[in-house]
Amino acid sequence: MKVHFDKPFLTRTIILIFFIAIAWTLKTVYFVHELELSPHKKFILISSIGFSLVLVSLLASKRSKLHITAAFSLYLVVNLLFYADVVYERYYDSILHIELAGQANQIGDVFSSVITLMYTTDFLYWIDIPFTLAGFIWYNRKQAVDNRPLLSAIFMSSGIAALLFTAFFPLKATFSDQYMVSLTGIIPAHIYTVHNSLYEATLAGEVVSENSAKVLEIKSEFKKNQTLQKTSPYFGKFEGKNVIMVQAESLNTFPVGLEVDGFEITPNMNELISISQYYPNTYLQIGRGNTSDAEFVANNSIYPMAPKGIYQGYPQNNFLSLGKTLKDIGYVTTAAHGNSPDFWNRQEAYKKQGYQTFYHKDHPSIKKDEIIGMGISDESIFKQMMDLHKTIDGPFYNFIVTLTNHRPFVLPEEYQYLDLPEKFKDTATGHYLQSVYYFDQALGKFIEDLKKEGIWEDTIFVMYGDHYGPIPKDEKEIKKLLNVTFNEKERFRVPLIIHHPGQTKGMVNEIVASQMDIYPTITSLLGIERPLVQFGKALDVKQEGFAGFAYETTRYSFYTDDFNYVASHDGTFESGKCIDNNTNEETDIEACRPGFNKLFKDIEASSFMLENNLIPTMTK
Ligand code: GP9
Ligand code: MN
Repeated sequence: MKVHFDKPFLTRTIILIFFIAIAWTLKTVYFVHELELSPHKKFILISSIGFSLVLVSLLASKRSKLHITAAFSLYLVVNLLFYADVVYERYYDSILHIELAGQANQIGDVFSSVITLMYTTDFLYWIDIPFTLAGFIWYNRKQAVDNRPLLSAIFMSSGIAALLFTAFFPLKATFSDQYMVSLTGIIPAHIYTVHNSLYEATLAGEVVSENSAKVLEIKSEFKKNQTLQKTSPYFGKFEGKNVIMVQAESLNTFPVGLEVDGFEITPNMNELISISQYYPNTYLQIGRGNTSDAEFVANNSIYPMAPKGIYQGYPQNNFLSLGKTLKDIGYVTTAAHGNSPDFWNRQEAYKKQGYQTFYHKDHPSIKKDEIIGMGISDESIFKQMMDLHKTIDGPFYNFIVTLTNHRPFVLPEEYQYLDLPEKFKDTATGHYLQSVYYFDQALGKFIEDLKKEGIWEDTIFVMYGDHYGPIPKDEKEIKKLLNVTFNEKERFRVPLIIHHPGQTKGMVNEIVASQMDIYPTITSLLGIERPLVQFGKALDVKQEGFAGFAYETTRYSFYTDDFNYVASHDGTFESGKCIDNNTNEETDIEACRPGFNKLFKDIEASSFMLENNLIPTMTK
C-alpha cells in the first residue's frame, strides 16, 4: 500500500490538526480557569493534538460526505459531553462519571434546574463549531487522491497513543476530577476515570472476618460514640415518643432568621427555633446522590461513599438506619416524598432503609391535589402525612422529604406570598427567598395541625436542610442584595432544629456539626442501647465540633470549631491549607493533622463497610 504524502496535502493536514488542537486547548483552558486552577498547557496540548489526530484520521481516509459526517458527529458529541461536564461541575463539583449513566432518565425532571446552570458566556464553548465544520469540508474535499488508509491508520494510532499517554502517565487516583482536567484535559480525565470504574467493578467483595483487626477497630469507634451518647442529659428522656423528621429541600441557613425590609423570611422556623434545640453550624455531607445522600447520611450516620449515590450504588445492602432501628422496636415507619418513587432509586433503596410504607406521588393513598414544580406541594404532603398518622396507634417515625423549594425556585405567582422590595424582582435571590418563605408557611401550618391533633406533645420534631439552594454564580447578587457572604462554607451550611416533646425554651448550640450527627442525636434522645453503626456524635454531648467532606469539595476537607482544612486537589495532606478560624489566616498545617487522620480513617471505613456490606457484621 502506498502512502501518499504530497506537500500541499501535508500542509493542509498540519493546518487542520493545529486548528482543532488549539481550539480544543483554548476551550479546556477556559474551563480550567472557571475551576480556578492553573492549566498544565503542555499535557493539555498533547491530548488536544491526540483528539485532533483521531478526527483528521477519519477525514483523511477517504474523500466522502460520510467521512465528513462521521468526523463532525464525533466532534459534536465530544463537545456536548464536554459542555455537560462544565454544567454538571457547576453544581456537583465533579465531572460526569460512567456510573451516572443510569440516572440520565432524571434529566427531564430537573431540566428547568439545569437551565439555571447555563451562562450566556457559554457560547464560547461552541464558538468554533461552524469553523470546524468548514475546515472538515475543506480538508476532505481537497484531498489529491481518494484513498489514504495507511496514513489514516497512522493518524488514528498516534492520536489514540497521545490520549492514552496523557490519561495514564500524569493522572493518579487521588487527584480530584478538576485537577485531572487541569492537568491533561477533559478526554484523558474521562479515559482515566472510566478505566478505574471498570476495573473496580471487576473486583469481588472481600471476605471479611468478624474478628479481623479492621472490623474490631471500626466497631470500637462506634462503641465510643455510643458510650458518649449515654452521657447526654437527654439520654432516653423521650423513649417511645414519635419522631417526625423533615428534610427540607435546598434549605440553607442564611435565610433563617433573615429580615428583608422588616419582613421575616422564616417566621415559623424562627418561632420553632425559639422553643427548640438549634444547631446553626451544621454542614451538608452529600455525595453524587445529592438529596438522596443527605437522606442517607442523616438516617445512617455514614459517609456517602458511592460514585453514583448510595441509593443507586448500594440499594441491596443491609443498613441499620434510624427507620430500621425504630421498626425493630415496634415503631410504624414511613417515608414521604411528593415526587415519582423511582427518582434517586428511592423505591428500591427505601426497602433497606426500614420504611414500612413509602408515600410518593403515585401511591394509591396519596392525593395529587396540588402540584407545584416537580411534584406534590409541601403543604399538601404535610397535610396528607398528618391525616395518615393521626390515627396510628403506637409510636411512629415519619420521614418527610420536601420538594417545592427546588431549583430554579421560581414559584407560580399565586404562591409568591412575600412582598419583596423592587430590587429583588426577577433575581435568583428574590425567587429563592419567595420559595423559602413558601416552605416556611407550609411548615408553620403543619406544626399548627400537629398541635391541634395532639401529636406535637408526643413527638420529637426534627428539621434540617438537605443542601444548598443558591450556587456560586449567585454569590455576588446575594452580597449585593442581602449583604451575606455566600462563600463555600456558607453554601454548605444548612439549618438543624430539633424540638423535644414538651420543650418551651430554645437553646442554641453553636458547635460545628454535620448531617451525620442527626441520627446519633435522635437515638440518644430515644435511649437506644443496641449496638449502632454511627460515625457522627450526639450533638448534646459532642465535645469538639467537626464536619468532614468526602464529596462536594476536595475530599478530606473539614471544618472544626477552630480550624478549616482545605484539602488539596492532589490528595496529599501537606499540600492542603489549614486555616485558623479566629484570624482567617493560614496556620501551621500540623494543627489540622489530627482532624485529617480521623476523617481519612472514617471515609476509608465507610467505603470498606459499604463495599463489603458489613453493617450486620459491625453490630454483632
Ligand atoms: C427529587 C428531589 C430533588 O425527588 O428529592 O432532588 P435533588 O435534585 O435536589 O437532588
Ligand atoms: Mn435536594
